Amino acid sequence: MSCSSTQVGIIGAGPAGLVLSHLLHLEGIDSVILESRTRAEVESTVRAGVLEHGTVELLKAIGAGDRMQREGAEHRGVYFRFGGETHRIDFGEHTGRSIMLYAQHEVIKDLIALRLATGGTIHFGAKASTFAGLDTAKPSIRFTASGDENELTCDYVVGCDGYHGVVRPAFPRERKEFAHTFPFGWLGILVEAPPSSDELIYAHHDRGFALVSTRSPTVQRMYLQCDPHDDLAQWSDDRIWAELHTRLETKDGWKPKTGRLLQKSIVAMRSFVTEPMQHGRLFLAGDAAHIVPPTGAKGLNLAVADVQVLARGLAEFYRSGRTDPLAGYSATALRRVWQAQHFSCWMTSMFHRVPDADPFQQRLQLAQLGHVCSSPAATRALAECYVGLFGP
Ligand code: RFL
Ligand code: PHB
Repeated sequence: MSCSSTQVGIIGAGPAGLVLSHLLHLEGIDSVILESRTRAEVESTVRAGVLEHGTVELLKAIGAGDRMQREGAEHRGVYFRFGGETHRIDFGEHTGRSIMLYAQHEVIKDLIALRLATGGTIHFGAKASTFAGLDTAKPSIRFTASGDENELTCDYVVGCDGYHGVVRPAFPRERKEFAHTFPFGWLGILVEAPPSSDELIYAHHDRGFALVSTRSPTVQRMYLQCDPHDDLAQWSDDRIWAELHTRLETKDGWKPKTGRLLQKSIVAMRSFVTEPMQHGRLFLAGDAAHIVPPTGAKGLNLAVADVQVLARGLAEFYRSGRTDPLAGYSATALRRVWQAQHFSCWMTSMFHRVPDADPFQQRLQLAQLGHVCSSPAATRALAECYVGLFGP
């Protein structure tokens, strides 16, 4: 077995792990990232696209924002479509903020390049499995890489290893878990076509939710509510376009721009939070600690918000030996997590068709959407959450 050591051992090279490692580097703190997948896999997994104002500012501040500023698209609002009509939520007017459309895997490429250019250590193909010395001042992570067993000894271990990771199961059984599974999924497609809209469109329809998003001037991202147990084979390209046309149609004849489908996938929708997010020298950040339904576009943004709080706590510890900011990590991070959880569930409940829901509930959805789009106070409340202006 080969052994090495660092100050902070990070498991997972997703947004949480990469941003944390770089924030620590900027504070002069050494870290090592263990990532089970290859660099090519990590850099090509299609996931999120919406970056909150705060995430954009952080990426710029740490030196990872150049390409995002050149290639990303700033959106100052979003459209809500229901009853065949389109309403705009103006972020600028209501919050003075905007969001950025820039694909998660492009953020990942930029962060990996930055980490490697600044002397960072990322072990790809390194799968963490077990831990030792968790009750001591020097916990260690056992991992396999190229068939060999290795051990990384650290001061702190941070699980940025996503929902299916290995760090959360190492927490004591008494931890609390809050979970909700929604009775629907999203069918996501990537399309080779020009943008159909200058801003995202969230659509409510009797047949279910639809979303028009974008990736670049030539590649678009769209989603359709579906049964989470659907087989992709049931969704021919023709059926996908027919549903998108129906669910997005307006009284004035708007149609999405079609093109070659580059990719299709189905994701289940769930909410999950574990409390606390720390135990001794183990910490959780990002999807390892919480999952939100994608309707609020918050997952990546929460991952980045978590590690900002954690990096501040670790920096204080290494600067002064004070441990109170670190001890407050979980409580601080969870306040934002629950606010984002609430917003994501609110958006989900306004737009999705609940199987077997009666017409009464559908009318309530339309009443709520009407209120959000017509009352300036309600519009502002939604816009604040969307751009990431959560309370303390
Ligand atoms: P990640 O990105 O899942 O990274 C975890 C990494 O850990 C590695 N790993 C291990 N490595 C070593 N040893 C082990 N034992 C390991 N186990 C796991 C994995 O290989 C992986 O590389 O977690 P992180 O960093 O917390 O980031 C979370 C975000 O990726 C996620 O919340 C977002 O993608 C969610 N999300 C969205 N978030 C937004 O903020 N805005 C959006 O517009 C948005 N849209 C979405 C989304 C997620 C979606 N899906 C696919 C669920 C749209 C969709 C469809
Ligand atoms: C995306 O572009 O992937 C996206 C946009 C908005 C969401 C979720 C995903 O709410």
